[in-house]
Amino acid sequence: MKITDAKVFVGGPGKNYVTLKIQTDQGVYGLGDATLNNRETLPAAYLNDYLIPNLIGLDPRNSEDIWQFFYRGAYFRKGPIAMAAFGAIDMALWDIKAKLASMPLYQMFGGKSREGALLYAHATGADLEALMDSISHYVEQGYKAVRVQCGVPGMPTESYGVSHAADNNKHYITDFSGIRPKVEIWDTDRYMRYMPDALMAIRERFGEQLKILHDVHHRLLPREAAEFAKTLEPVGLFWLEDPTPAEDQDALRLLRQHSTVPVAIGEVFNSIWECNKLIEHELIDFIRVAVTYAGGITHVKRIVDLAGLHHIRTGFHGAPSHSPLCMAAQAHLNAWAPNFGIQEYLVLDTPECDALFPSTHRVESGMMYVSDEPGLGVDFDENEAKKYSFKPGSHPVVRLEDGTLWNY
Ligand code: KDG
Ligand code: MG
Repeated sequence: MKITDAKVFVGGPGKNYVTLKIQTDQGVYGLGDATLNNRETLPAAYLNDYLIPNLIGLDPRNSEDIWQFFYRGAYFRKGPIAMAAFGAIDMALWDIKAKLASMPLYQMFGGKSREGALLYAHATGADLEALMDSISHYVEQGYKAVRVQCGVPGMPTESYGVSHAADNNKHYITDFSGIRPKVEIWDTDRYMRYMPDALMAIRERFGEQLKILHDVHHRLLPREAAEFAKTLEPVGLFWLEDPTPAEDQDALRLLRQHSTVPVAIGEVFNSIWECNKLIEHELIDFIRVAVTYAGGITHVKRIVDLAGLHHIRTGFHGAPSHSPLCMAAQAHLNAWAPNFGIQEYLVLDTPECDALFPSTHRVESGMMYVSDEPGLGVDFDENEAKKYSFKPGSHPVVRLEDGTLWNY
């Protein structure tokens, strides 16, 4: 069996999805996602210029050897661009493998460990009352877990995760007015003074059962994160996400010494080498890698297995930038993983997105039910794809009030 062709498509409704389609000489094709948010043309170029020419003629069933060939063969290892490109190939090869076996992908991992996977939605508001309305919106839809982000009084500009839009599903991360980033101003003191009471007010309003998550988005120093986590203990958070920038794998030791708040980290990691110490020293509770950015199913499954040895559960990244293909790959891992925790989920299923990526996965009352179709359970309509092309866009950058560049 041979790979005969592979094509990359960039674009999508309000997004720049990078979609790979691999064709074989037996008519079976596979699909993968290489969407690296706001840098989408780069994995596409890596695929087109280096990887696809080497892929043609290989046996698609040897997904492990193909992964090793590209990873080791590049000599310069890791990095989000390369890992997203390898991730798309790997996802597509697992799609082909499962289609050849006439099985849904989760069967290739060891079958289902659960019927539905718990999801969390993003609630957001310019102020606390708007956030409360947004939380109610998701609770009414049956969500049992909600990430909560709101504006902080006196903060000079909007902050991460805060939408002023009435539409709960507005994707507020990428600004498509151009590639020059807007600037947000951040004030740690205001945030640390305001947020604990705000989170406690949410707990009081919604009661004990709601799973409340909060994302600090890498903004605090290790000592500040330790203090913040300690203050939040009475809230009973499901998780505190990215309290510090996690390149420093020792930073969370201080937080651990001062607090038992569950910590989730990893959406910016692209390999096991960025989280192996965090996992082995049990400094986190949830690992947040995404199948797309972290080298595909082959590599992410290794991370999940290592995490499982250390009581760490999954909480895969599911930001709006991930295409339904990445979400599908994660749905299959979520169905299987003995150490599944939760899945981030943003409502993507607009009619346009459904037309581009027809899917047989199902979301109901805050749970995701994996598809039983052979393969990933998501298709890609090339005719629909003709409607879209690359749109330049950017994340904001963050500065302190004196101009110092900070962590977005
Ligand atoms: O591209 C950046 C986003 O994926 C990120 O800001 C989203 O923090 C995020 C989250 O938790 O989904
Ligand atoms: Mg996050």
